[in-house]
Amino acid sequence: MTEALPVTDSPDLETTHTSDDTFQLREIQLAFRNRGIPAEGLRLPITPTGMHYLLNHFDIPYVDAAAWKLTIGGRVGTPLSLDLDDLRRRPAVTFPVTFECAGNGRVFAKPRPVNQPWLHGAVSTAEWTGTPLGPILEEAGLADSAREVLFTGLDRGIQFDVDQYYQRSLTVAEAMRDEVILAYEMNGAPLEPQHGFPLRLVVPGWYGMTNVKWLDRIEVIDEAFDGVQMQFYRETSGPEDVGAPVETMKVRALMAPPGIVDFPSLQRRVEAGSVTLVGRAWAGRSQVARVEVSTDDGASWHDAVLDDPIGPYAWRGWRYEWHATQGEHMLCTRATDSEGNVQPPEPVWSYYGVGNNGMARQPVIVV
Ligand SMILES: Nc1nc2c(c(=O)[nH]1)N[C@H]1C(S)=C(S)[C@@H](COP(=O)(O)O)O[C@H]1N2
Ligand SMILES: [Mo]
Repeated sequence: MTEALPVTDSPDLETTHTSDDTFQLREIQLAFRNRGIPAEGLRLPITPTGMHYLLNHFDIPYVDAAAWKLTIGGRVGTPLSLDLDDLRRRPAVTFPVTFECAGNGRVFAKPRPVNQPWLHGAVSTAEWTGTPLGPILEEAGLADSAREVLFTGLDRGIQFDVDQYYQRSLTVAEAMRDEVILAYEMNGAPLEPQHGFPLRLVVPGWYGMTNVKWLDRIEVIDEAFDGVQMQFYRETSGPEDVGAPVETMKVRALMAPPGIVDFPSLQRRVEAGSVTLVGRAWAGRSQVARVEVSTDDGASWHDAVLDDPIGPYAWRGWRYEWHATQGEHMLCTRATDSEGNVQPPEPVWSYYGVGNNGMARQPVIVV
């Protein structure tokens, strides 16, 4: 038994939203459990596993790999049961995939939900190794009534008052796409416990919640699944509103902060002269078409130069040469995708704080 930490602020669980920039103890507890990437990590094309952001709703389950099996059942001709060796014997692919939590940027849209208090750190890119899901579903044989594929994790907890195992579904068409894999390695090593050991789903282009960890079973179903994790990941105006689901990641750019930081005020100092601003941008299943930089809080914009892509489902590096002059500057970036969608200047509000791709701002003092 662990003792609950004393809750010094209001323990009223009904307080779901606040415009206060004072954070509650339970938000800080969540922030320690679910870390973000340090912004300087945006300098690296591939995020080291220990720097990769983390988001777990419930406790990390203990999994005995020797006893573990994945079952594939439901509306299939031949139910399957596969252990880790069976999965490793199948054709393997490795490629970089950018994950972003749908809640990234949550605290900037007010009133903010009292939930995982993401700033902009809920994004990272790892090299994932696994076996394509489509051929496994084909082997099992989808029934004519097959409509969705339901993925269930081994982690159990309570959300929306429902005692549940973490569950998300995909339509059959989405689940059968070539790039959807069952991953057993991250950055060339077996998955670490917090990232879903021994096996997780990886659905490139979609927001992070789709990548179900600690996979226990896959069921083909003949209806649309409407569990808690489907209801939460929607842009809605309130609990009664159905809204629209968040699915593929919206276009976004972030900057690795230039200069040096003052600890613990977090003010940044940059030396006057030529400064190379760098960062990364991504756009779900679309391409990043353009990244712009402003050094005057959006009054004027300049095109950044894009690096070569590192893969179709990974973020893209960008750089911009800034001639920094003395004084205070507000640095901003905004990206445009191949569909012509541009990041909005202001945060995008939704009740659960998901799908906010509003522009990030970084103040610096040039000395
Ligand atoms: N089983 C399970 N899978 C899960 C989650 C979870 O809580 N349980 N969190 C999801 C969410 S919201 C995100 S953003 C990603 C985060 O993956 P990472 O922690 O490996 O970066 O995992 C997803 N998969
Ligand atoms: Mo997430």
